Amino acid sequence: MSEQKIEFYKGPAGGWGALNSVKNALLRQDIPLKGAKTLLSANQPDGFDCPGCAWPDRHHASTFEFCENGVKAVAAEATARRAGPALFARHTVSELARQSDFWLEDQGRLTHPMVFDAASDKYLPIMWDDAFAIIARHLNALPDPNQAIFYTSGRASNEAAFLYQLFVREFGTNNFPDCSNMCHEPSGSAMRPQIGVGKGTVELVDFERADAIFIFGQNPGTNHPRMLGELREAHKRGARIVSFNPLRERGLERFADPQDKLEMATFGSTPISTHYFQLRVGGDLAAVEGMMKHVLEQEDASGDVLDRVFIAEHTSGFEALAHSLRDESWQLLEEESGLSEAQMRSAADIYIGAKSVIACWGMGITQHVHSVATIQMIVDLLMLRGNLGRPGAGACPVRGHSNVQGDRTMGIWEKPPAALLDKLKAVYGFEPPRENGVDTVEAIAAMRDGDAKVFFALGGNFAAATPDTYETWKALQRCDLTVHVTTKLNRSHVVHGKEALILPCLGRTEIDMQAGGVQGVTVEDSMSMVHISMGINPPASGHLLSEPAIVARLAHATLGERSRVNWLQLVGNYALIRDEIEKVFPDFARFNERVAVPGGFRLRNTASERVWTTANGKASFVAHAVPRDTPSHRARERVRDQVVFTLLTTRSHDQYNTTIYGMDDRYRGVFGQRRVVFIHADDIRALGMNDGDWINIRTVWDDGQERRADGFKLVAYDIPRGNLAAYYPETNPLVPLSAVAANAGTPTSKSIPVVLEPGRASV
Ligand SMILES: Nc1nc2c(c(=O)[nH]1)N[C@H]1C(S)=C(S)[C@@H](COP(=O)(O)OP(=O)(O)OC[C@H]3O[C@@H](n4cnc5c(=O)[nH]c(N)nc54)[C@H](O)[C@@H]3O)O[C@H]1N2
Ligand SMILES: Nc1nc2c(c(=O)[nH]1)N[C@H]1C(S)=C(S)[C@@H](COP(=O)(O)OP(=O)(O)OC[C@H]3O[C@@H](n4cnc5c(=O)[nH]c(N)nc54)[C@H](O)[C@@H]3O)O[C@H]1N2
Ligand SMILES: [Mo]
Repeated sequence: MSEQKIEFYKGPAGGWGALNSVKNALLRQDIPLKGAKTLLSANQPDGFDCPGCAWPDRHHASTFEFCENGVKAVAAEATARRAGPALFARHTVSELARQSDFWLEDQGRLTHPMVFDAASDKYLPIMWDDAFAIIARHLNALPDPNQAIFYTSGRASNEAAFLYQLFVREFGTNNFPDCSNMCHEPSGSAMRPQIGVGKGTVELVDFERADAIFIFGQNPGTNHPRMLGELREAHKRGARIVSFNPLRERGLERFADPQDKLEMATFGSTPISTHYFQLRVGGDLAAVEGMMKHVLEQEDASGDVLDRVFIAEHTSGFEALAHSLRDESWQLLEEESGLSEAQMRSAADIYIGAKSVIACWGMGITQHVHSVATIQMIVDLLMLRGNLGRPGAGACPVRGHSNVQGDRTMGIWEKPPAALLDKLKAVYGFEPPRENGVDTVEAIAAMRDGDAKVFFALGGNFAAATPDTYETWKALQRCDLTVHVTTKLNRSHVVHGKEALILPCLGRTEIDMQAGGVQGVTVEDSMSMVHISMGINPPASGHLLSEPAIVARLAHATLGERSRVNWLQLVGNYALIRDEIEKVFPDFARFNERVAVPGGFRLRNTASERVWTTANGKASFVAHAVPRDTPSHRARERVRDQVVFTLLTTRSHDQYNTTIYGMDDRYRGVFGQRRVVFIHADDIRALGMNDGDWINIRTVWDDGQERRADGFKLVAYDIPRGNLAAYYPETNPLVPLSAVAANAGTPTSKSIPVVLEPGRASV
C-alpha cells in the first residue's frame, strides 16, 4: 500500500505511470504470468470481452489494445486468491461486516455456495440443489410475486439476462431494479421520446470523421481509457475536443499511449482537449442553453448557421425552443453554469465551426435532478446543425458496465414495453405481469417498508452502490431472504436478510463448460455492437456455476412442471438460448450466425438512419427553462450561517465502482488514501480552515433525518468555488433516498447539498 500523500501528478494519462500500475496490479493478485496471458486475450476474436467498461473494441479483430484499468479489472477476476469455506469458518459474519470494502474483495474469488447460519453467525457451505430449494421455497411461499425483487448489475451476459427476465416474468413480477437505474437511465428516458432510441447513435468510425467532440461530465482517462485512443487520433488530425468538467481531469488533458514506442521513449504525450470549460457542478443545462442561444443569434446575423433542411424535414418543436432560448437572460445562464457569456459563446463558435459534431456524456450529466432535461438539451444542440444520423456526428452516452446496455436490450427493465410482454406471451404462452415493477430506489423503499421480502441479485453490490447507505442496509436486513450471485465477497453479503445465500459464479475470463461443450456468451457495447466472449482461464473453483446455469436451475427449482420453458436443456448449449432471444427480439434475426463473425454485428439504430420511431414520427426539439431549484442555487443560501456546498461523488483511478483496487488516485495526485474532499483553496480559507484539516460532511435535506459521513481530509484543488468532490461509495450515506432525477429515478449522487464541520482523522 502506498504512503499517504497529496502530490501534483506531472505525467500524462497512460504512459509509464500506467505500465507501472499494471505491474503492481498483477503482483497484488499474485498472477504475473497467467495474468499476462489472460490480458492478451481481452477483446480478441477468440477471447473474452473485457469486463472493464462498455467502450467498443477497435481491435476486436487484430492486435491487443493496452488499457491499464482493463488490466486491473481482469486481474481482479483472475486473481490467485481464494475466499473459500476456511475463510468463513475463521470469521463470524459480524466480524466480516467490520472489515473494509477493500478487505472483503481482497480475500479473492469465492469458491463454494454458502448459506448463512444464524446460530453460529457464520456462512457455511451448502450444496447447489439445496440452495436452489431454499430460494424456491421462499419465492413460492410469497402471497404476491411482487414481494420479490430481482436486481441486475451490468456484467451479466445477454444469455444470462434473457433467461433471468424470462424466469422472473414467468414467476410473475417486473421487479427488475438494475445498476442502470443509478447510471444511464436518464439517457434512455431523455432520448426515447425525443429521437425514438434510448441508445447512442454513433459508431466508432464516427470518431474518425468528427470535426469536434464535446465531452460532458465524463472522465475517460480513468473510466474508459480505451476512448483516449480515439480522442488522441482525433486530436492529431485536427479535430476540436471540448471538455466540460468542474474538475481538471488529467485524462482529458494529456495522454501517452503505452503502445506508442516513440512517445514512450521520449516521455512525450498528446494533448487531448483543445478547449476546457470548468463549469459549475450541475451547470451543464445552462451552459448548453447559452451555446444554443449564441447559435440562434449567429443564425439571425448570417442566416446560414442552422441546418434548415434537417430541421424542416426531420424535426418538430424548433420554434418553441427558439422562443424559450431568446427569453433566457445571459445573467441567469452565467450564474447557473458558472461560465461567462464569452465562454459559452466561444464553445458555441467551435460547435458552429465544425461540420460534424459528436456529443459524449457520462455520470456528470446523468446523476442530477435535471439530468433528463440536460440530455434533451444536448440532443437539441446537436440537432440545430443536423448532427444526428450522418457520418461523424451524433449522440454518445458512454455506458458504464460492459453489458449494461445489452441487459436492457434483453428486457431487464422494470418498465417493460407492452410489445415485449406481448411477444413473451406469444412465444411462451404464459401471461406476463403487466404492471411496472420497482427501480433501484423504489426497491429499497419496498424492502424498508416490508412490502418486499426476497431480494435476489445477479451480480453487483447493492448494499454499497445505492444511496442512503444505512436506510438501504435496514431495508436488506428486513428481508426474509437475500441472495447474491457473485464472484467476490462484498458488503452486500455481510449486510443480509434473515436467511442469506452467496452463490459463486464463473467470471467472463473463465472457460464455461456445459453439457453441450464449451460455451461463449454475448455482450453489447456502448455502440450497439454485439459480439461473443469466450473465457480462457480454468474456473477459479470446481464448484462454480455459470450465471445462465444458476438462473436456469433456479427457474427449474422454482417453477418446476408449471414452466413453459425447458430450462435445463437450454442451458446445456447457449446457442439454444440465442435461438430463444431471436424468437423474442426481431433485431436478433440469425443471431447465432451473425455473432459467429469476428467483431459480431451492430444492432439497428433507427435514429442513426434518420428514422424517428417517436409519437409524431419526428425528432423533437425539447425546451427546458433553466431551473432555479438546483443545488448550486441552494448553495448560495446559508443554513444557520453555514455555507451549503454542492458535493459530487466520483470514481478514483484505483476502483471499479464499489470494488476498491487500491488507495491511489494517481491523476488527481492522491496517494494512499480515499477519505478526501476536493475543495477550492478560497473556500477552505472562508471556512477558517486549512488544507489538510479533517472535517465531517453533513447533508442538508428537509426530511429531518441526519445524514453524515465523518473523517474526511480537505484537499485544496482546482474546482469551482462552492463545489466539492469526494469518492463514492464512501459518500453514499450522504445521498438521500428521495433525491432522484426527475423522470428517471436516478440518485442525484453528483449534486448533494452538504455542509462541512470540523472533524477528526479517520482510521
Ligand atoms: N476503471 C473504472 N472504469 C469504469 C468504472 C470504474 O469505477 N472504474 N465504472 C464504470 C461505470 S458503471 C460507469 S457508469 C462509468 C462511469 O464513468 P464516468 O461517467 O466518467 O463517471 P465518474 O467517475 O463518476 O465521473 C464523472 C465525471 O463527471 C464530472 N462531473 C461531476 N459533476 C459534473 C457536472 O455537474 N457537470 C459536468 N460537466 N461534469 C461533472 C466529474 O468531475 C468526473 O470527471 O465508468 C465505467 N468504467
Ligand atoms: N454515490 C455514487 N453512487 C453510485 C455512483 C456514483 O457515481 N456515485 N455510480 C452508480 C453507477 S454508475 C453504477 S453502475 C452502480 C454500480 O452498482 P453495481 O453494479 O451494483 O456495483 P459494482 O461495484 O459494479 O459490483 C461489484 C460486484 O460485482 C460482483 N461481480 C463482479 N463480476 C461479476 C460477474 O461476472 N458476475 C457476477 N454475478 N458478479 C460479479 C463482485 O462480487 C463485485 O463485488 O453504482 C452507482 N452508485
Ligand atoms: Mo454505471
